[in-house]
Amino acid sequence: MSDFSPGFRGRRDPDVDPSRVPPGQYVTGDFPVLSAGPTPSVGLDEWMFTVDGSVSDRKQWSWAEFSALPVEDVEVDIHCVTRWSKLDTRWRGVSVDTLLAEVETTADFAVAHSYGGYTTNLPLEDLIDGQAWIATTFDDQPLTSEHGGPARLLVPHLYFWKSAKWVRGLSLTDDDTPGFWENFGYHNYGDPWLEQRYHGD
Ligand SMILES: Nc1nc2c(c(=O)[nH]1)N[C@H]1C(S)=C(S)[C@@H](COP(=O)(O)O)O[C@H]1N2
Ligand SMILES: [Mo]
Repeated sequence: MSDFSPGFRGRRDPDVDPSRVPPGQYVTGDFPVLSAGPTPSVGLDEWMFTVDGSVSDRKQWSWAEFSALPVEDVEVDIHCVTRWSKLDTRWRGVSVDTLLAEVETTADFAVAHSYGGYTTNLPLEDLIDGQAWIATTFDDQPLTSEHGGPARLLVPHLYFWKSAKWVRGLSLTDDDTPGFWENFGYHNYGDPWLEQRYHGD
């Protein structure tokens, strides 16, 4: 068996600009699936996205309402804490700015909640100003369920565990509340350029 599948861009691939690869990462053409539990199945008729917590009024969107929101095309590099990076990934989604424009908040933090129970925490400032999306397509196709469909959070500037699959909402909080992996020893913030993999890095 060959070590290199046709689309593979290995760590010695001369086409890869090393300045785009954070320390300790290798570039892959694959799209590995990493899930801490079973893939939840949510029908689009029951799917809801909710912004709640420290907000003036909680906001909810059905799939039909969510699908009517403006979308953005995003091409970004993603970096998993298990050391793979994937360059120039193409997504379409609703900017978190668009969703948060509907609420008033004094919160400094957010917890993303997923169908299936996964959670991850982020400073609110990392979700705004064009840094985060609720993605519904990958490579022009509806997001597959193994990669988080129908919708996942996409926060490419942090390690990919912050990009919650099967996301069902954001709870805005005044205090920082560690999520699933953050409670299991992953770094609370997770900047790939600073190699913030685990607690204490
Ligand atoms: N709901 C949920 N979201 C999740 C995870 C998970 O287990 N459950 N794993 C995270 C981790 S560790 C990574 S690296 C990415 C993997 O996304 P992928 O399976 O699409 O590559 O999803 C993140 N989002
Ligand atoms: Mo990961």
